[in-house]
Amino acid sequence: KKYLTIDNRRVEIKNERNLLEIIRRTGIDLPTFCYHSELSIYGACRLCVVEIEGMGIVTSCSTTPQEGMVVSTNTNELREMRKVYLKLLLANHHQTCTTCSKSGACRLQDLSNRLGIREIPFSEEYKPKPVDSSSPSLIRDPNKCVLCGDCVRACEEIQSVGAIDFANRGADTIVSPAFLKNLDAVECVYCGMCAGVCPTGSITPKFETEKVWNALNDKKKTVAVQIAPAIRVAIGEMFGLEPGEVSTGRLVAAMKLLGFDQVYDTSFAADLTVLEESTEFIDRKTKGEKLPLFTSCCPAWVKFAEQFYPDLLGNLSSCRSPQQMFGSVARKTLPEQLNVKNEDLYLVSIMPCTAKKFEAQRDEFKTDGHRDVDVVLTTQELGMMIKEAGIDFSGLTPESLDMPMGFKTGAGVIFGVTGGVSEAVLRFAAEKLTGKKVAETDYNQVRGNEDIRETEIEIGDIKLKLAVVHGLKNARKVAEMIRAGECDYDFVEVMSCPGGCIAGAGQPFSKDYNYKQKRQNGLYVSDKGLQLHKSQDNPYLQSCYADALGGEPGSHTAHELLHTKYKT
Ligand code: HC0
Ligand code: SF4
Repeated sequence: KKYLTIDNRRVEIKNERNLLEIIRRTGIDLPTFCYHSELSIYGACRLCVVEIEGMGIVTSCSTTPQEGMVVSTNTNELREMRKVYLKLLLANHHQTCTTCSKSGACRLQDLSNRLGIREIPFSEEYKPKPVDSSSPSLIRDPNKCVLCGDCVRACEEIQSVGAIDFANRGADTIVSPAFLKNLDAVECVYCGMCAGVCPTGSITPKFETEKVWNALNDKKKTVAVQIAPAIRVAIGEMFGLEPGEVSTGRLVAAMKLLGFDQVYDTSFAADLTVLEESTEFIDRKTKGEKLPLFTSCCPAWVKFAEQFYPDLLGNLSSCRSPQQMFGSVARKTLPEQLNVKNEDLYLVSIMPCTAKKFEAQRDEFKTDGHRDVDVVLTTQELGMMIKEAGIDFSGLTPESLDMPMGFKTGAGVIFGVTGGVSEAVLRFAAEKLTGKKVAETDYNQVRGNEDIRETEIEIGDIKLKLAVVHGLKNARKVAEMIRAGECDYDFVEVMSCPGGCIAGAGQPFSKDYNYKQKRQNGLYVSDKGLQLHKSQDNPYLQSCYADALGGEPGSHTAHELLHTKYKT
């Protein structure tokens, strides 16, 4: 065992990559802007400076821990240095904290407070730069940028997109899309990974809550909402609950108080997706055509494939995502069920994802020029509506979702975690291919957090080779394998966000270093708590097929309503 000393305490060196991680493990939350355990080390913000005997002052994020080191984290010199760094950043920052959408979750604001900054002596005439609101999903405000480069590295290292980068030099340095274009004019896939890591309000999800308030206040409108699987295990965090605590019932209660008429579950449509996508998969596998089949429910992945791998679009499932399947089924069935005209039915989605905003406005998902899903709010936006209304979320008595589209099986719920779609498809395929009921529903092989999880599963006399991929950089690796003729997978699940939708950019910001794991567990717990676990057992789906979807999965009507085509 090896030890070092931090602020007079003897601490064991475990497997930490750097000194910063050990310091944080001992319970000292050293400030940083540019450090993320998932990204490469940049060492630019210099807030994590420490003093090491015999070495002097160093950035702890870029220092390897060594036996016998004697480290101080809070000498007066270090405290003063951090304040100077912060003040310099603040002097170049738009001072609009009270109206910033990141207020309360901004690290610059938080650290200014923590470090006791009470004035910004360098403040000079500040010339605001234009704000870029061209993207359907995100707002980019260069006036709030601290040049930590987190967004640049997330876009490149996690997604391999490279839509944004540093531009200019010296005091004129900014972060911008290539050639100072707007975000909608470059290859951005709207995944929001940049917004997820941005410590300030410089890249944030686009807020559209006013549209929903207006619909809720419009007496003519019937407002129906679908909630994505990942929302239930995260929204509570905005109201003091633990990450992963399942709060579906309280969510329904809060939304009814806000004035939503019907509250449904995207997981119902995820069950529907399982039936359609598995049918498509089994058909392709039987014919040996267009394999592997890629899932198509993640809109950032779909845009990525359209832009970078148009030659592989034939491999994407033609299924619409659950959000959009919900949209088309709701438009087809709800007017009669709720006795409302289609133009008076306002459909809202609550999604953990910024790219879902983009998906819902795609032409493919409009009927006669009107969007099936009128507006998509992120978890954060819904949480802010609940706060604005003054609702005591954690104290609410749980209420039930509306039927039939509020009914789902556990398979539709685990969609929100990486591996979940594959597991749901396996739960279907195991019975379909053998013609027998299968009692065991857990497929631990596809669970976990490795970048690319490969697994081979035998069902009857058929062998299936699956890969579960999260992070578009990893999707790119699989796509390149196919191009090189080196891929023998049958089925590939792709989610852009590492961890799956539970870690989407629209989710609340978490200070819990283990939040992903906790939210993932929450969805598995939710699955276990439901009566049914296989999409094919959802009784409402069977009646939905009989009444509105042409009788069975893969029917002509099902194709019209539930499938799509891709842009090359
Ligand atoms: Fe997901 Fe979905 S699981 S993409 O992560 O497939 O956003 O939660 O709603 O559509 O169901 C997001 C989450 C969804 C969709 C579902 C899928
Ligand atoms: Fe890059 Fe995604 Fe941000 Fe676009 S949304 S700039 S693709 S990280």
